[in-house]
Amino acid sequence: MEPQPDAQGQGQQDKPAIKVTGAQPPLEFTGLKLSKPANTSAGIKGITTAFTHATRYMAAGQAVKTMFRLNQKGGIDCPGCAWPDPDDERSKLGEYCENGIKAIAEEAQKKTIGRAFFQQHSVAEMRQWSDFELGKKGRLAEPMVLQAGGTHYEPVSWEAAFQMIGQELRTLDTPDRAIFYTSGRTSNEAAFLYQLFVREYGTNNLPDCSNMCHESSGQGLAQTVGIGKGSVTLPDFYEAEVVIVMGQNPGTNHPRMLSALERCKENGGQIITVNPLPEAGLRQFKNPQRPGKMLTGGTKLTDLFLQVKINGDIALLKALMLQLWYEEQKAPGTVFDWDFIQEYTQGYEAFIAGLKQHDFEDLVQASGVPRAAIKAAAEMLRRKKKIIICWAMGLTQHENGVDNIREVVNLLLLKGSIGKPGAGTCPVRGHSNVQGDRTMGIWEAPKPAFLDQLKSVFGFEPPRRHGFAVVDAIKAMHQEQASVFFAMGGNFLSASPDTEYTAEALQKCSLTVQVSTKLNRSHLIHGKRALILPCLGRTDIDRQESGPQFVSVENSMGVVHSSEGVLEPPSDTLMSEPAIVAGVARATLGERSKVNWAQMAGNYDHIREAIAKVVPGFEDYNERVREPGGFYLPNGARNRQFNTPSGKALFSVTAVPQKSVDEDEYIMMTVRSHDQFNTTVYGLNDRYRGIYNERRVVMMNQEDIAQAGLKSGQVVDLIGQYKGQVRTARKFIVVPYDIPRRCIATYFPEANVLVPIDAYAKGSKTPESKWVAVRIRVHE
Ligand SMILES: Nc1nc2c(c(=O)[nH]1)N[C@H]1C(S)=C(S)[C@@H](COP(=O)(O)OP(=O)(O)OC[C@H]3O[C@@H](n4cnc5c(=O)[nH]c(N)nc54)[C@H](O)[C@@H]3O)O[C@H]1N2
Ligand SMILES: Nc1nc2c(c(=O)[nH]1)N[C@H]1C(S)=C(S)[C@@H](COP(=O)(O)OP(=O)(O)OC[C@H]3O[C@@H](n4cnc5c(=O)[nH]c(N)nc54)[C@H](O)[C@@H]3O)O[C@H]1N2
Ligand SMILES: [Mo]
Repeated sequence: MEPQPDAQGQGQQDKPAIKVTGAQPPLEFTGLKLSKPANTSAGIKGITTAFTHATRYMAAGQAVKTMFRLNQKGGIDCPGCAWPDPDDERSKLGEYCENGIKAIAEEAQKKTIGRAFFQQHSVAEMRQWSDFELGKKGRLAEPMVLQAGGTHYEPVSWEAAFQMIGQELRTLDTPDRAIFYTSGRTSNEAAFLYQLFVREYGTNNLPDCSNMCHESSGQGLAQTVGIGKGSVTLPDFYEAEVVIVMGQNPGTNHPRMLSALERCKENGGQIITVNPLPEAGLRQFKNPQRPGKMLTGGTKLTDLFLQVKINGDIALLKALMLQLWYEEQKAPGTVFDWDFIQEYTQGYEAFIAGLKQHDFEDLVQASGVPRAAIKAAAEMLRRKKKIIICWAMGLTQHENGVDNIREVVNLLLLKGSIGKPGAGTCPVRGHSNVQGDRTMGIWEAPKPAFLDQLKSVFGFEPPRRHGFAVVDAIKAMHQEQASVFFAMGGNFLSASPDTEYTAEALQKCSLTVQVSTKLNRSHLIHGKRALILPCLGRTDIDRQESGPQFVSVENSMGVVHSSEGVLEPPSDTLMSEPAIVAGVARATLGERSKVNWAQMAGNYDHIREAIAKVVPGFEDYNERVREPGGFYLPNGARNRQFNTPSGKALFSVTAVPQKSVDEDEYIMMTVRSHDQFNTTVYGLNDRYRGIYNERRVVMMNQEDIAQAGLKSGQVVDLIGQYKGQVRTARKFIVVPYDIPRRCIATYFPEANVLVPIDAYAKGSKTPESKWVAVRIRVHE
């Protein structure tokens, strides 16, 4: 699959010019294989797959070393997902999962790429490679620059790179013409230092991956329960009577969550799953950390599967609550938690009045879930008082994403299921430190109190204007209102919506800078000049002036703990993220800075001291983070202290979404396969869904396939029409799948070209990656 080096390349006059396009280049098909979707997740197959994967890229000894240190107290925080580690006993085998090991193996690669690689491959050539192909090239080894008009990246010294950034930033007529993106792997220390630099420089343009992820959760929760984070802790799962998992595929994306669900079941809890797809991970689970259990066939997880239509969740939740209300009328005081509602909430009357306006049968229709199944779910909830609702991208990436979350909260409030053991809200975060980055101030809309603290601790005047979140940042670049784009990690081009539009936006910049561990397409669709700054990853030993450093992160449940790399870095030219920020800050701000950057980067204890002064909840940070397992951050909702204007938790009145598609259109959701971490594609298999060797597939209901005159295996193009604009994604293979009629699924990032830049959630601007109207045409 290696592209032919002579097939492309600028400056080859005899070849037709290749259109610069941001979209993932269609791979040559390598032979799709389908099997029945799996019934069971993890188990022996998970372990062997993970080991094979790890040893393919890492020396075997190193692989074993990292696995045993993974998610242990004082070990490495897995750079995979943000699921927390048990507070009590942790498996001696390491708290790892198949996909965590793939994440580690991807980072801890033996192969590196430096000047020889970039000399050999022009940017134009590499543009023809997908993120999958690029990721396999190895770890970035030295800073590289692409000069204006250049065809190849060339080596550059760290100091020259810093000066180039500093000069460019100083010449902008306003700091608001620069954009500073963050992906969620960045540690607390790096994130704090980064936002400190950006604010001293003078802007709040700090978009982050969270804008495309759980922003709807943050907004919905902050409005209703006064904190934009979840309220549950891991032990709550062991006590819960019912856990509802909505719009989430934990078997693939948060595999260690299955251990928590298993413990819930063992203690008598029940699980309801709400998803358009019957995801294997939620059916049956064989815990790889409990070999004895594995031999007996594992644990059945889901008790009741509600197969909603895409975006049928509000209708479903309303139907459920209406049914619960009927039951409450029949036996007053037995279904709703009146003590809680009266003491802690506001807006019940208006909420119930709104709910009663709906016709139960209409809601059933709109949800796509059979009536009997909804009644069964209501019956499971009727007498229960300890309910947890978990969710991820299936709820947040919708136009009504914020309302989805407010509706989830409504149900919990009716049942008094928040702020007590065994109950609460559980938005399951994506990146391993995405929650911590926000806590550290990576936010385009910072609270005045946070800025006041920065001012009083550091003595500079931070900017007060809100900055750009992701969608607005892309538009600002497109409209040439911003011209410098700096990314602390991530793959902005491929992760963002509307790939071609985003590509145009990035290409209008005068300078694009990527701080990265691995090569990706964001390095290849660039501004007039571009820099690649290679950094240490989570697994690497980080040596600074005062010796080896550890960093800290916050998991999905608000536990802050340390993480320390154990592997020799793949190249001795790499810098840590805090050191890079310090270098850029020094070169940009020079004498005018109030911050001692060298001191901060030389010993991260100094950064943590500063954090302790600025961010509430981090008092004695240096001491507490050194305790095994770390510490919990304060969380009002957890203690029924609702930090809303009235001090009460708020019921919300929401509308049932009225979105529809034309007769020949389908509703498309973009999802992750079992072999990827966002835009980092480990392989071409989606084992649990039984789809092998290809990612350019479109999962479709068998009856829809027949009705459209298509066939399994046929190659089609997907065409989106949005407000008169047409977007096309070429070459996808039709795969029959158990999915509701008129709903289809494709993989992110291949289908991102179809997500319109203007289609995003009201109130959070999270792109509508789970609801795109598309037509299907046979590929010619
Ligand atoms: N191995 C691995 N781990 C990861 C990641 C990864 O890519 N790979 N990514 C990380 C990140 S950043 C994140 S945010 C999380 C993402 O974790 P998830 O949110 O689990 O990821 P998605 O694949 O986007 O899955 C969304 C799920 O929602 C369902 N869904 C889609 N639309 C709807 C809807 O309208 N209603 C309902 N009820 N369900 C719907 C889909 O069928 C799918 O099961 O995982 C994190 N962990
Ligand atoms: N259509 C569609 N689009 C989506 C989504 C979807 O479900 N559907 N999901 C959205 C979501 S939830 C998210 S979170 C975003 C993800 O958006 P991003 O966070 O921007 O993307 P990633 O693919 O996670 O970034 C991978 C890159 O990060 C770099 N990297 C890895 N580790 C490190 C590190 O330790 N330090 C640094 N500096 N760099 C590192 C590597 O170079 C790698 O290529 O995508 C969003 N986009
Ligand atoms: Mo995410």
